[in-house]
Amino acid sequence: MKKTTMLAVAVTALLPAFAAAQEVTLRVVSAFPENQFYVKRTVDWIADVNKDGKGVLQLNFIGGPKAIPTFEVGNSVKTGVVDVALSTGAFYTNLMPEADALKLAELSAAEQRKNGATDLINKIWQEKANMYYLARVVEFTPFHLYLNKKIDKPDLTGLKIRITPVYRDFFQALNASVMTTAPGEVYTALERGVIDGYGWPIHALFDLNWQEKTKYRVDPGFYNAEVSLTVNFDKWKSLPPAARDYLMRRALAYEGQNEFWKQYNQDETKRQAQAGIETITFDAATSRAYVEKAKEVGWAGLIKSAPQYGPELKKLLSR
Ligand code: 173
Repeated sequence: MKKTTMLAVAVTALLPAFAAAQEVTLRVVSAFPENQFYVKRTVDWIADVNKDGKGVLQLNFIGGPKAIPTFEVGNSVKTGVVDVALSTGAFYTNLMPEADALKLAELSAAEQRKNGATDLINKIWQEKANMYYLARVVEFTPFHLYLNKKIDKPDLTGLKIRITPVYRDFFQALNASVMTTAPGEVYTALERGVIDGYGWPIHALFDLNWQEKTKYRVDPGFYNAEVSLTVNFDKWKSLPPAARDYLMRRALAYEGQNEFWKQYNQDETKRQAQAGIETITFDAATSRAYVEKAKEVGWAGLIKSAPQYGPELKKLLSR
């Protein structure tokens, strides 16, 4: 063989190894239980990302709270124990109070990308939690109060309600006594009668069989459920540009599907009625005051615990 031919052969033989060396694999966990639809939908997205991402980027789904407990997922992303998480801000307020602000957003994720809210979120998330806020994959989804005891006005005196930080200020303002648990512990708490109700989105009750143990839903809903993908920021910065661009593009496409939730939530509302969950409603003025109070105490609590960024977040997330 001529020397140049030998060189060409050697280079060709090395190319696949070189490509493989460039392929990055990121470890992904979910703070929500694996049987939740959020997780199934994300696992499907991951399969597509992996199919088209050969040689560039692969996502390795490790598991849900059995792998890393719900309220420890945020810190695992911060410290780099995992690279990517499917979670919600309420699950990592231990890292920064600002995490829980996104439930208060009145602008869509797409609008937030345009008006600078996403840039502010990323500044805070990077500075305080070493996270890159990649994409919001749940929105257009209100939270509700679900109960097993009937009420005729928004007063939760004497009731024990399961919460996360999402609902704390609001339900306490309604005189509830509250108990924080991860989603994975709610069914047992209902079964044992430890709680009289819980806060939860309009959807995803059925994922965890809570309809079996739920009598009433209080309408209207309030806030805007946020579920998102975050990435360890050091890892994000260290990604080869092709891998980073690819992940960003696929994550934006995932976020671009959020209109999906509008129809899904209507279907879930019907499904709750069919399962025998009765709705508790108030008169129009009381309903308005209920939603207004949620918003008011939500922002007041946030600004008190996050005086530096709270007001700026409020400005960019409000209509
Ligand atoms: O109720 C919860 O566990 C919670 O905070 C939440 C947040 C976003 C989506 C679903 C649940």
